Amino acid sequence: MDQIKLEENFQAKLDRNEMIEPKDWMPENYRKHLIRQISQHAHSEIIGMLPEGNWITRAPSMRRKIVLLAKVQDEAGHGLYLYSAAESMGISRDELLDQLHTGKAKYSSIFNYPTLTWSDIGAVGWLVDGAAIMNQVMLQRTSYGPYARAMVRICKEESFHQRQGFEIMQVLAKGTPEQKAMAQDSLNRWWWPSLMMFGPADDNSPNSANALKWKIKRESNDQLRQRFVNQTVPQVEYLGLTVPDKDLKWNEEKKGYDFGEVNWEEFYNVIKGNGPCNKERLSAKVQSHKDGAWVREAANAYAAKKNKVAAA
Ligand code: FAQ
Repeated sequence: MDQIKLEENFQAKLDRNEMIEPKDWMPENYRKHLIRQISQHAHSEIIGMLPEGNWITRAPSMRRKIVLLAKVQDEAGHGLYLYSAAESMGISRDELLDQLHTGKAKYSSIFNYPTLTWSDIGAVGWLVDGAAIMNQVMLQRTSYGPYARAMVRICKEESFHQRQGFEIMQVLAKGTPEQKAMAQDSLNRWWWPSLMMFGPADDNSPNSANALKWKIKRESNDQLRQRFVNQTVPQVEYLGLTVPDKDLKWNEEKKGYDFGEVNWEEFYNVIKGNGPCNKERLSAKVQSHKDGAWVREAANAYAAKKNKVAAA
């Protein structure tokens, strides 16, 4: 079959909402696009463990520590499913990690902000996992089978994470005036970076046209950002806190909130590597990879020995 016919069949399959599986024919640009997105997503899950891991030893009670530890382990699991999904497109785990460690591959901007107080752990669970779910619910129907199936399980776990973050915020917001102020301070610092997680505005999003055509994305960055604001503002009100946006206003006509302009200069600065914690995050990741070399060597030696025995 010639290239044009193959591409037509591929698009027709997508238009019938059928999934693409690893052994199916796919255009090279579709493969590249997905390796980029899935690996960026996997890297985000892994780097995302750092700001929260920072609080495991300082969680205020045994119960909080157990829950946080479990959450951080869940994020590691998400990273691993996603690396496996990316590998099914013909790239090795070593290549993917190398791209992260050398700064070639991105990870979510949000993880370049510091977790300064315990309530930041509440805000991360509530807002960051909340924004992640808003985006990932749509990805359960993304066109590449292994990615879509990974997202189903990830979404279930992220929903629990979001609830635990909200519960931390609830306790603090209904606590002493100092605790409430701490919760408000976290909301003030995490609100805007959470809105940035959805990516640039639609008219500035170079990857969106292909993503929508290929049904990788089912909704645009701005649509998801708007839905997140609509869903989260009532939660802020329920907590008795204030959204740090003077332009936030209910718009009866669109049945949604109007909100202020995201600071795009800050966003681009962070994704270029100049956010508050970019260097710290990357060097912690590179160091932990180096520290884990002996584990990889031992696992490879064990696998080689097992294969030799099996072959004998
Ligand atoms: N941060 O053309 P678009 C989580 C880049 S998981 C950094 O709009 P696209 C769980 C983008 O890569 C959070 N870079 O791109 C958790 C592109 O650059 P490139 C991660 C960003 O792909 C919770 C350029 O800007 N979730 O949080 C960001 O169509 C708590 C132009 O952008 C996912 O990765 C950003 N925020 O849309 C873990 C979901 N936004 O690659 C631990 C899957 C954009 O051309 C604790 N990904 N860029 O050099 C997606 O849905 C999409 O990739 C978007 C970006 C929506 C992130």
